[in-house]
Amino acid sequence: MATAALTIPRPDDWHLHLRDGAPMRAVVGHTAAVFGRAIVMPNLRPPVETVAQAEAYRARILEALPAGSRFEPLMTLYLTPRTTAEEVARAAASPHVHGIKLYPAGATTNSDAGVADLGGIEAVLAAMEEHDLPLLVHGESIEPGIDVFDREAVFVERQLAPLCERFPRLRVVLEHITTADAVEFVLGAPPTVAATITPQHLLLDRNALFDGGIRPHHWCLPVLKRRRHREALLRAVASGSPKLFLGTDSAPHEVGTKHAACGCAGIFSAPLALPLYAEAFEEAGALHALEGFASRHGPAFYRLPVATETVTLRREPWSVSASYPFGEGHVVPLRAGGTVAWRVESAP
Ligand code: OTD
Ligand code: ZN
Ligand code: ZN
Repeated sequence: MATAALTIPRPDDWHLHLRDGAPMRAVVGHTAAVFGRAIVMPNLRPPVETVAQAEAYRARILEALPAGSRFEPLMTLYLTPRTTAEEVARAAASPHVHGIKLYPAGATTNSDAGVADLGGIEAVLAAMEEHDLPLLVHGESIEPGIDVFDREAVFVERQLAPLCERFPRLRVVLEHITTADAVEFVLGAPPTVAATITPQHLLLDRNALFDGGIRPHHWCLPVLKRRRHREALLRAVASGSPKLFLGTDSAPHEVGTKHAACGCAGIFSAPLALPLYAEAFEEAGALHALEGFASRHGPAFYRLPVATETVTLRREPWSVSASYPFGEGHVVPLRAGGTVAWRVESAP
């Protein structure tokens, strides 16, 4: 008989975009209702480059939380060509900063301030290795002429593998992996290398971008891949590997900027992310592996305690809203207007 309920330690989201200002205040509660902690991405405009900026951003997030929430934002810095070894030392000394994010310049939304030449950040990477501060990586090649569907595999081979060899003690999270190539690399790498996986890359392949017409709410970076890559991701999470953990990459955009001639990349999944993962794990025949992925592997990698509170997932279909308020406008979630097979019930 199919499992009817599943109770796990309160999960964390190890890759989240909260934005800032009124949009942030509109979405943070969706994450805080389910997740205990989240690694908050620094790709604001302007980017979160310093510990001082991360502390100020953290304070704004805490202030926006619903009364009584114990949600903990785990902050990150945005690595730019200007980042110094001194800032790395300050970040490592801060109890609130948990990693530094590497965006190849131009690879994704708000990544223009990122790094074009990895050769230029050796001193910063050495300092991160020295201070044992994790490097979080958007792993897509920005070499001109590389097909958008190949950018992750090319980055892994040409940039990431050499980087991990050059800094063998540096802890690295390859964010939002989407390909069999990335799975193979991460699972074969030393324990210092881990990865996050989004719900959309577990549930959808690239056909979902063109299902009856162009689907802007399935457009994200890295772009959805072929079915065989999705199947490799499902097999990987079903294996229970401690190198893989939950990172929604929930990335809200105002609906008008998605329904546009050149629409923004990013999928908003925060209100339904945990149920979506339950669907994916069930499809993989691996509901038993959800607890490790959602609640245990991330804390072990980031050296934080596993939550003592629990949440319960109940097999009970519910209808997803067509949209949610977002600053002055609205944001359309993944599966808008559809149904999800699992519902989250928080412990009292
Ligand atoms: N991908 N959109 C965004 C970030 C991610 O690469 C990512 O982490 C965003 O809007 O910030 C997206 O498609
Ligand atoms: Zn990214
Ligand atoms: Zn992201």
